[in-house]
Amino acid sequence: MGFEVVTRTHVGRKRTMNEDAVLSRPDLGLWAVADGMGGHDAGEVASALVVETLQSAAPGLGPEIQAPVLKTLLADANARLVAMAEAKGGGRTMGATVVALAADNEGYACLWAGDCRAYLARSGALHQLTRDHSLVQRLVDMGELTPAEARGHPNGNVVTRAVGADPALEVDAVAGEVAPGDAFLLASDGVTRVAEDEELLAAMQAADLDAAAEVLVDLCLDRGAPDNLSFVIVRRQ
Ligand SMILES: [Mn+2]
Repeated sequence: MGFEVVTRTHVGRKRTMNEDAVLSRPDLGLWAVADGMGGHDAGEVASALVVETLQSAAPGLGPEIQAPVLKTLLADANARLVAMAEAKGGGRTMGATVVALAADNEGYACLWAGDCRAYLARSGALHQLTRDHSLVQRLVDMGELTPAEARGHPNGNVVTRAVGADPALEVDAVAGEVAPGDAFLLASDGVTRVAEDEELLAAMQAADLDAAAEVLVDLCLDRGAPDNLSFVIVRRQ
């Protein structure tokens, strides 16, 4: 399909298990990062279920057709997670934030719920495609926090949407064209809270994507990696 791809997922330095999950299916033109929450027997189950459900997308669909299909699949995953949490007695979170990218040589669609992010690097500039569904983003939108204050905020981990968190799941989506050289980054908050924008951009534009992925992981680890860290870089050749 003319895409170069690297993926990484790492437990980090503070957590005992990795509740993130990564999906890379170039054959479907589909990539995703999910970040599970709820602890043992919940978070890692939720993120795995989300990426597994997305994989039942059919091949050969362009992003425009794929996007509503992915929305339906996320709704299915949501219903299953809500039912599983209820079966366990309720009162427990069993959810995952997610960002998914469907792309071909002409266009892309990006869907998300929660604070996993997607970025596009084009002509040397970094664009954030997603807008966090989080408490701090809400405060920024209301003008009560500056973006600089939002970064490193003590309540920075409070998300307002996640697959499995509520019987009614709302997913946001953006779509656009794909040009040669465009690079997409999907990342869990364990990456985006630790790495700076310029560092994300450098990784996305590196001649050697695999080496750049290693540099990005090491950089997060060197800064203490308080959370699981996962990302996918998808670059149109
Ligand atoms: Mn996380």
